[in-house]
Amino acid sequence: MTQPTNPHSHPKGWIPLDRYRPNGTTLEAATDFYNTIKKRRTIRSFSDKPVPKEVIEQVLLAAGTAPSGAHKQPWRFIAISNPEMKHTIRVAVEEVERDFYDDKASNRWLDDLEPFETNPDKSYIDTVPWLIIVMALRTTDDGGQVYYLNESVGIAAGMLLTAAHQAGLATLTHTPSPMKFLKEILNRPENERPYMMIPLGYPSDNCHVPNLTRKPLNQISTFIQ
Ligand code: IYR
Repeated sequence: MTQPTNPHSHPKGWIPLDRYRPNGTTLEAATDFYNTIKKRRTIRSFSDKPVPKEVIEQVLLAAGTAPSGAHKQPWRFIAISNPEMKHTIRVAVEEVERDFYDDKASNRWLDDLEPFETNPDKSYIDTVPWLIIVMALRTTDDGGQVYYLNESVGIAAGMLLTAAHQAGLATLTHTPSPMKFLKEILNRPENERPYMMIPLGYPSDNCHVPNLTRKPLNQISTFIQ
């Protein structure tokens, strides 16, 4: 669209696109970003080094720029640094995870997780300076319809991880199942559904990660030219 057919169709009108233009060529910008983002790793060993609230605010503002169905912005981010609240959540999460490892998980699932040495111990929740709970809004706060909820919140969560990485911080995407206990502990309104927990901070000094490889381009893409 160049100009809107009806300049009043949007309640706040239409404005010319404020286009982002990278320094350097398009290819240089695309390559630079790939070289940054390819260093993103999920970690499970965090430093207790504090991260100022102002940093978290910028990361959440970045996440909040995600596209969403009919621009309903169906997300809320609960940012927790309070040690007692983090501990309460840790205790509840560990109970859910013990049930997963001891009971619910299939052998195949446990076999698939073995290389990552995960277990029900989530002590990093006590250590990490921030725990971000991503909530998906089933309705808008005034009860209105939302669209493409999972897609919208998933993109916002991805952008949150990207923004944190860009700031030199590390994250873990954690989805204990079920996550309903978070709603109760945090006393959240009816329209919010816990979507993901994201511990966020600096890696510990001796943080190790599995030596993963990523699929090459020809396995993740097909070009039709
Ligand atoms: N939620 C559990 C188990 C777990 C499941 C998957 I799939 C992972 O990629 C990693 C862990 C836990 O956090 O330990």
